[in-house]
Amino acid sequence: MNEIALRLAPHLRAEAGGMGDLPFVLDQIAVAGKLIARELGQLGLTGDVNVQGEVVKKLDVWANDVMVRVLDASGLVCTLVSEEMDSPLHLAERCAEGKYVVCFDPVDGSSNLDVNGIVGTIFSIRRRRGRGSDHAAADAFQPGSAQVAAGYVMYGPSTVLVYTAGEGVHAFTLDTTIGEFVRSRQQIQIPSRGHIYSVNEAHAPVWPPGILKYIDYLRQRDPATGRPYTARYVGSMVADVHRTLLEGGIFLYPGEVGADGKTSGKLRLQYEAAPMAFLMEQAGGKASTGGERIQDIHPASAHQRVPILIGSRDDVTMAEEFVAGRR
Ligand code: FBP
Repeated sequence: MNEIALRLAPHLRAEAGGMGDLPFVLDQIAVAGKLIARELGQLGLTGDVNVQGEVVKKLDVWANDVMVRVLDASGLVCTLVSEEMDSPLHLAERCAEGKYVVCFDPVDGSSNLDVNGIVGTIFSIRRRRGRGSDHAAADAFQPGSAQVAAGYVMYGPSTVLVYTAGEGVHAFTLDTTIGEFVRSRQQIQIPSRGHIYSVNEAHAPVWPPGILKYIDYLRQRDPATGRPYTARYVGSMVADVHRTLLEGGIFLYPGEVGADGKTSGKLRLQYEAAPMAFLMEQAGGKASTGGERIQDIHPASAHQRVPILIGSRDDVTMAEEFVAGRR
C-alpha cells in the first residue's frame, strides 16, 4: 500500500493537474480543521464551557479567526465571506495577487456544541473574476456554479474532511497519531434513491403544502415503493448531509410560509447550500430549492438564505414534483 498517496497534501498535489495553487488553499483549510478539532477536544475536557453557554458561543468567533488567519497566510485569497462576519472581508494587501474568494461557516450546527454533538466547518472556494480591490465586491457574489472547490470538516467520533474540486468527492479521516488527514474514501457516489428523510418536523405547521404532502407520502406504508422511509435529524447540516451522502435519501430545510415573513428557510446560500450542492452533484446527487437548482442562484447578499432539498437524485426529483404540485 503506497502510504504517501493516502495523505491529503500529496493527494491534492497528485490531483493538482489543472488546479494550480488551489491545493495549497485546501491544505490550509485542513490545518484550520485540525486546530478546531483540537479545540473541540479541549472543550469536552473542561466541561465548564457548557454551563456558561456564552463561552460556547466564543468558539464560533475563535474558529472564524483561525480560518481568516490560515487563509490570509496562504497569500492566495483576496476575499472572505463568513457566517461570523457581517460583510465580506477583503484582504486588500492580498488582492493584487490573491486568486480566490472563500466563503465559509466556521462552526456549523453550533447549537449542538453544548451537548457535545456533531458540528462542522463548511467551505466554498471560487476564483476571482478580476484583479485589484475594485473587483472584490463583485467577486464575493458569484453563483455556486462558479465554485472550483467545496467541502466540509466534520467533527464527530472522528474528524473527517470531505471535499470536491470538480473531480469527484473524496474523504480523509484525521489520524491523530500522526496529525494527518489520511484518505478514507474516494470517488464517493450517493445511491440514486435512499430510505431516510431528514428534516426538522417541528416546522411542519409553516411548511409549503407540497412539502407537507411529500413528507406524508414518505411516511405511508407501501413496501412496493420502499416506504415508509425512516427519519434521522441531527440538527447539524454537516452531520445530516454527510449521512445522506453515504447512505442516500434526502435532507430538507424547506422555505416557510407564515406571518413572520420567513419564506426562504434558514440555511445560507454562500457557505451552506452552495458548497453542499456542489459536493452532492459531484457524487451523483441533486440539490434544489424545490424549483431551482441551488448552483444556479446568483447571491444577492453575503448571508442570503434559501430553501434546500438535497440528496439522492430520485428522491430530490420526487420532492420537486410534490413542491410543484404535480403529485
Ligand atoms: P448555524 O450555522 O448557525 O449552526 O445554523 C445552521 C444549522 O445549525 C444547521 O447546521 C442545521 O441544519 C440547522 O441550522 C438546524 O436548524 P433547526 O434547529 O431549525 O432545525
